[in-house]
Amino acid sequence: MDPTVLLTGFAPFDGQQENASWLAVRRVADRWSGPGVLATALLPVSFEGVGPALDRAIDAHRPDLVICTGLAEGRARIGLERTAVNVMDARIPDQDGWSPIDEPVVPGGPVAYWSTLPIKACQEAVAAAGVPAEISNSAGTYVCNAVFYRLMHRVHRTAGTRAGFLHVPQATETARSPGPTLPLGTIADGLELIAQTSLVVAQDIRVTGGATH
Ligand code: PCA
Repeated sequence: MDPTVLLTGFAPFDGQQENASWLAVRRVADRWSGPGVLATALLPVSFEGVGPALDRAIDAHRPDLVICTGLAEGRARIGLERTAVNVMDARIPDQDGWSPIDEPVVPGGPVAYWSTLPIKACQEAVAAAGVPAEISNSAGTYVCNAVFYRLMHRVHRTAGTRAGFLHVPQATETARSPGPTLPLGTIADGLELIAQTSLVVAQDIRVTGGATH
């Protein structure tokens, strides 16, 4: 049977008009030619609301592969996030005005989960296409990390379901602040290649993606 891919992006936050993650997800959906079927979902920047919204999307589409994406202002490359941690520590309030400090995403849950995407193979595939990408060892402690953690907490016992999280830079077309950007088409190229690579590469490759700090 054809695989189903669920790709999510976030709503604007922190006073932004747009969120490059959702704009890029929509571009990928407009041009998706397989393999399989692509479904998308727009998630709220809400610690409380994001889990139920993700659950609804997973229940509706029963995906084999889930890739959630969010914006990381200040980053120059697409970040293949390695790990989701069980903490919420907000620098700015979420869309509901809530700023949790040092609270668990899932009370009693494990400290962290690994991404189950083949992140090194994805990095190589994306770099080979000329799209800047890197392994990231922290998705932060805001809503992106929270949805990544909830995603992994939900699917880690579902054999055959792969899942992970990507941070994207600001889009050149919509950037509101100086700093690194990538054109939306380039971000979409990266997301598409990462989804396709995650569908076909069963075992990740062994190349360094480490950092000394
Ligand atoms: N980025 C934020 C939340 C929503 C988004 O796009 C984050 O990195 O946590």
